[in-house]
Amino acid sequence: MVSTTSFKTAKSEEIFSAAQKLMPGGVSSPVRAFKSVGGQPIVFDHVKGAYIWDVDGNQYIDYVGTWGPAICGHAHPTVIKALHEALEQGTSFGAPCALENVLAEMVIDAVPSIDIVRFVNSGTEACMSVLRLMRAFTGRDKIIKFEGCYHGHADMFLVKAGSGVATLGLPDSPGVPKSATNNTLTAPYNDLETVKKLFAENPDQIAGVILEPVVGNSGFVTPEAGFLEGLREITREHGALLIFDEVMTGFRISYGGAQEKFGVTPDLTTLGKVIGGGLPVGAYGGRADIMSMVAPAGPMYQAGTLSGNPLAMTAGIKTLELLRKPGTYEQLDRITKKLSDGLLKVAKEAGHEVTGGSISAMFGMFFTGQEVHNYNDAKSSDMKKFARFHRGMLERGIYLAPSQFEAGFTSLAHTDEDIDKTLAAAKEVLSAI
Ligand code: KE4
Repeated sequence: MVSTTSFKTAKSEEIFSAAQKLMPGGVSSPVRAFKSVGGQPIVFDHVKGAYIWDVDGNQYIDYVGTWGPAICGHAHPTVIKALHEALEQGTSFGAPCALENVLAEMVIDAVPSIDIVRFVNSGTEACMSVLRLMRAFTGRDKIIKFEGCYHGHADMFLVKAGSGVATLGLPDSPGVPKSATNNTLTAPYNDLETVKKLFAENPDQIAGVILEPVVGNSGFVTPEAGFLEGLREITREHGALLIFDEVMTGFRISYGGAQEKFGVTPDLTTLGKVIGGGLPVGAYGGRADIMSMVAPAGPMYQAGTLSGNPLAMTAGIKTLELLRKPGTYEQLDRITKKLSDGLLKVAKEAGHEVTGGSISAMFGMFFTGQEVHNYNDAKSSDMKKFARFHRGMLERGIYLAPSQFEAGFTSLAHTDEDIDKTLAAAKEVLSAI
């Protein structure tokens, strides 16, 4: 038995209740509030490698990794050392810096679709900028996104979005004017027929299609065979652009992202999370002829005070240097598959209907007997049971994403022993819920 008696949360509760008087819902980002899994969020004290310590001294094995950036493990010594050195040079220049060239070259070398890249400060910024760019390049206004995909919180994407929007069960956000979303068309994920229909109904009006090539924001949903290839064909046929939002999958599914893994090259790609190594970095990039439209090379305006700052560039460079070492993705694939296969096995042995899987350092599990190919399938899974599972694992020192509509993440720091401990805890919890 994994003991739960030592699980104390008094200090977390004290700090979180004060936070609720200072910040909306007591958090800086909604999905952290544990709304859909119940109970109060734990307040972190510090993190290292695969582990979290909270303010009450509880230790956890971490499968969120600050939502993706900690793929080499939290506070990796190589990254921290480089940041200490970089700090001495200053935290932000607001001017060109050689480190931007270094990270840009690494991204361009790694990601098949990217000839030219622009750094920004978040995935949201990357996605809203790439949307403006695809409209500027094609002269068309409409876009297609997929139900359950999340591309940050810019107005035009808050239509049937995943992640925190789905977690909070928000139909769509107030404050978003119809004018911002009436050019946003949606289709179910993995549904090429609907995409074809939308193009037929909106001839020469669709600037492009944007999607998560592996969906992390509806839980874990993979593209069916032919889906990505089909989108590539349909967009080409209609003179529209194909955009892969790889903010989550970039440098996680493989060093070249999902586009390298699946062998489908979009016209533009967005990145974030991992390329900042834990500091705020986003990026968008793609074909040189399209990127040449971005100011000041071209007329499409986009800017940012802290974009490309030397600290964030340093953390990104060091993280990608660690990831490009031979054997990285084989290690991530092995450890994550062991976890994912193990979770499904113990769940089935405890009599639960479950489905799920993993690709490289990304995994997910739904409490349902049916396959999950899109957001509707994900929504039909047993959320209440997921909430009980989440709580039981938390009390046994396993920190899972606090929402069924989030994927789980592993890192190079997770060991076989961590996985064995996680599966032992899961066995207990799953036999009790
Ligand atoms: P940020 O603005 O949060 O850096 O990135 C937005 C974004 C864009 N595209 C994809 C595929 C994403 O997954 C994200 C952000 N992911 C969420 C978690 N699923 C961030 C966590 C949060 O919202 O607090």
